[in-house]
Parts: sequence; structure tokens; C-alpha cells
Amino acid sequence: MSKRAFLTGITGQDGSYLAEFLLEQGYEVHGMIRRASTFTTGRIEHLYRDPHNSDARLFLHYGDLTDGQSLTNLILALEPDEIYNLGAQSHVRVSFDQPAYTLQATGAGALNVLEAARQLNKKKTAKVYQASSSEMYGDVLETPQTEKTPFRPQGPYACAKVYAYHQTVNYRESYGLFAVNGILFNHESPRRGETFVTRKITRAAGRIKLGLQDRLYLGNLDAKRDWGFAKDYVRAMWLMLQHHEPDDFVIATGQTHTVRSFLELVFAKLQLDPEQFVAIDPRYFRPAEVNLLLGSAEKARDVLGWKATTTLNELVDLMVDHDLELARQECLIAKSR
Ligand code: NAP
Ligand code: F7E
Repeated sequence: MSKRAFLTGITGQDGSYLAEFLLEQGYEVHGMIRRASTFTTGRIEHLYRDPHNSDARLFLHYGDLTDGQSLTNLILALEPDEIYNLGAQSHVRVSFDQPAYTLQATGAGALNVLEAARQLNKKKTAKVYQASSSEMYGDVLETPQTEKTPFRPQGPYACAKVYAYHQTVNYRESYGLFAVNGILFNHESPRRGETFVTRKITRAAGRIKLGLQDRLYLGNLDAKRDWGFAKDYVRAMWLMLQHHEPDDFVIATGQTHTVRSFLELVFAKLQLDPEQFVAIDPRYFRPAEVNLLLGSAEKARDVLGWKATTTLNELVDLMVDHDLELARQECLIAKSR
């Protein structure tokens, strides 16, 4: 019989790649989605099958991480083998505007998932993956950052993730739950949300190239990030739940680059000069900045056999090609009007 996975955040970047990966592995996949006034399932539409069709292996259910009761009901009814908690208010800048909501969704939401898994555990063992973040290292206390580096969070999002991290360890140690933290460094893709810096840059560059836009406003260009490819990273999530014992792992490329060098790489690929099109807007600065992230994924390599396989240059190619094509489609639509 095929294994059953339950995902929160299935409509997000990682949720879509993980659902795709799990379906390829033969899993039955259940995703929780939020009710919204517009469709939010664009990233998983290509995976969705008619639920009345007996071949269907992807099922969607309404719920919300802040609604612990409905989440518990769902998990108890579905009895999944694996639970991936990818749902979160995941935008760092937004978390400064909505700290309490971020705590509810990103911090307490994770507790709701763990508590539901603990209740299910009385009947059936479910393994839990918690989407922890390099953002927890904040004002970093050592470089590169490893599983042993202490956290020094720099904003509401990071504080909420640190809470969720510790609860995951707590449920593992107190109740024997198979619960793991994947401490993932930034990972990007053509499916990355358009308000995160990499995608904001590739999307704008494609539009500028085709004359659809003439300016790109950014914030701090000096911040350094360890950027990998989301598709590589969801495999690591799955590997953590296949390991014989629950443990926490850093997932990173081991390379770091400034936002400025990412910008220059993208613009150079399209023969554009950033000086001509890019301006700084202080609205994009954060009350506290995380200046440098650089991860060591040595433990994941040694224990799980995982390592990043996509270079930054290849990642930029994937994103630029995708967003140039998107801009071409915009041009065609504009012409046909
Ligand atoms: P994302 O694209 O922003 O997706 C977030 C997902 O969470 C969406 O499906 C969103 O649903 C859902 N969500 C938000 N609030 C929710 C709530 N209250 N209840 C239920 N679902 C809710 O994020 P991502 O990049 O895929 O990241 C996945 C997870 O990894 C997140 O927890 C993020 O914090 C964490 N993480 C990401 C990175 C990274 O570099 N990408 C690195 C480390 C950790 P809607 O579609 O309805 O908004
Ligand atoms: O910012 C700078 C900004 O928003 C990266 C989330 O997935 O990764 C992500 O968080 C850097 C920061 O990602 C703009 O100040 C400059 O230094 O793309 P970002 P993030 O904050 O690192 C971590 C690991 C997560 O867990 C999060 O969920 O870029 N920056 N100018 C800008 N950032 C944005 N968004 N927009 C700008 O215009």
C-alpha cells in the first residue's frame, strides 16, 4: 500500500515541489489549503487530478494553521504516515508589520501540528518534518552555521521559527515523536514568491528586457545569502523522514553571495545595466537585517547522502529563462487586446 503524506503549505514554493516529488515516489498526498477569494493553487494545478477519478493521488482540504481544532480533526481523520509542516507567514519584512499573526501562523501553527501528531501517535506513528530556517541564526555567532550554532534571531519571523524549532525538539524528547527540523538556507526557483528578492529581480529583469517595466526598486544590496534550488531541497526534507532516527539537519550550498552580485549576474545574462534601471527604496530596508548567512550541510552529506547539485549560475539561468518567457507572454496578451 502506498504511503500517505500530509502537507501544510502545499500551495507555496516548497509545497508544490515536495508534492510533485512525493507523487513521483508513489505517495498519496493530502494538502491543506486556505480559503481565499481567488485561486491559490496555481503552483500545483499541473498535479491535480479529478477527485472523482479513482487514479487521484492528490487531495486538498481546507484548513488553517491557526485553527488547531480543524487541523487536528484533519490529521486524525487522514492518519498520514508523514507530515510536512511547510505552512507559515514566511516573509521576513512582512513579519515586522504583522508580528502577532506571524507568531500565530509560524510559531503556534507548528505547535498545533505537533500536538495533532502526538494525539494521532496513540493510534499510529506519524513522522513530522518542521520547516525550520537559517533566519534563526540571525546576527550570526559563527560562520559557517551548523546544527550546533546558537540562534540569535533578528525579527518576528525568526523568533517564531525558533519557538517552532524548540517545540519540535521538545515533542521528540518528551513524547518520543519522530519529529525533525530541517534548517534550510534560502532556496529559490521559478516558483519563488515574487516579493522575495531573487524572484523580484528575475521577474523585473525579464520585464525590463521586453520594455514592460523601466525601474526596479530594491532595499539592502549588501546582505549575503546562501541560495540553493528549491527542488534539490525538498528531497532533503524527505530523506530526513526516511532516516532511522529523528535528527536536525542544515541544508545549504556552502556558498554565499550578496544581493548585489545576484542582481549583477541576472542583469548581465540579459545584457542589461543595473545602474540604468535599479534604484534603492528605503521601504525595503528592515528594522533589523540579517547580514550574512552561510551554511555547512556536512552532516546532511555524511548522514543522509544529500548535497546541493544546482549551482547559483544554473539557478539564475532557470529563473531568468522562466521569467523572460513570462514577460513574452505578457507582451502577447498586451498585443492581442
Ligand atoms: P511560501 O511560498 O511563502 O509558502 C507558504 C505556504 O504557507 C503557502 O502555501 C501559504 O498558503 C501557507 N500558509 C501561510 N499562512 C498559513 C496559515 N495561517 N495556515 C495554513 N497555511 C498557511 O514559502 P516557501 O518558500 O515554500 O517555504 C516553505 C516553508 O519553509 C515555510 O515555512 C518557510 O517559512 C520555510 N523556509 C523557507 C525557506 C526558503 O528559502 N524558501 C528557507 C527556510 C525555511 P497561501 O498560498 O494560501 O498563502
Ligand atoms: O531577502 C534583501 C533583504 O526576502 C533576502 C524567506 O524564504 O529566506 C527568506 O528570507 C535579502 C534580505 O529573503 C530587497 O533585506 C534587498 O537581506 O528574499 P528575501 P529572506 O529575508 O532571507 C529565509 C531563509 C526564510 O526562512 C524566509 O521564509 O535581500 N533585499 N532588497 C530585499 N528583500 C526583499 N524581499 N525585497 C527587496 O526589495
